[in-house]
Amino acid sequence: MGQKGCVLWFTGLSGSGKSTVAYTLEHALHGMGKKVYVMDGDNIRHGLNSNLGFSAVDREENIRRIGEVAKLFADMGVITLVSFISPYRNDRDLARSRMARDTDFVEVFMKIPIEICETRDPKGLYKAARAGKLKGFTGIDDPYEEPLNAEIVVEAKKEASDELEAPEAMASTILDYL
Ligand code: GGZ
Repeated sequence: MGQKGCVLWFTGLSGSGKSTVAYTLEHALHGMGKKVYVMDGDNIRHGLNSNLGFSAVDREENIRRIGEVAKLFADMGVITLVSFISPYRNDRDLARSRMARDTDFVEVFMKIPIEICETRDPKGLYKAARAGKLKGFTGIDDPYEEPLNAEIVVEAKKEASDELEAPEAMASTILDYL
C-alpha cells in the first residue's frame, strides 16, 4: 500500500513562522521515510503565481491555485505542507472543500501576536508598511481573518528563552496530532 496523501494548511501573518515550522516538519517526516513537499511563496509566487500581486482578487486566485495544486499532490499520496498567509476564511474553506473525500485537510493556525511577527520582520516589510511605504500589508492595513475551527492552533511561548526551540516544539506538536 502506498502512502495516503493529506494537506497541512498553515495560515498566519507574515513572520508567524509558517514556513519555518513547515520545513522543520518536512525534515522530520522525510526522516521517517515519508513523501512530503512544502509549497510556499518561494516555489509558488515566483513561478506558477508570478503574475499575481497582493490585491484581494489576486490573493484569492493565489490561494485557489495553491489549493488545486495541493489537491493534486495529495491525490498522488504526498503529505503536502502549504505555507501562505491565506488571509481569507472563505478561500481557505474553499480549498478544504475541493479536496477528495478521503483526503485529510488539516488547518494549522499560527496564532502569533502581530507584535512578535513585527519584531522579527526579517525583510523590513512591517517597518515599510508602518511607514506607509508598503500599502495593503496583512495585519497593518489589510485584513487577516483568523480561523474559527482550525484543527491545530500553534501559539507563541511566553518565555523569550523558549524562542530557539520553538520551531522544533511546534513541529512535534503537529506530528503528535498526525
Ligand atoms: C502581505 C506581503 C505583502 C503584502 C509582500 N501583504 O514574510 P514574507 O513576505 O516572506 O511573507 C509575505 C508573503 C505573503 O505571500 P502569500 O502568498 O503568503 O500571501 S497571501 O496568502 O495573502 O496571498 C511577505 C510578502 O509575501 N508580502 N507584500 N502586501 N505579505
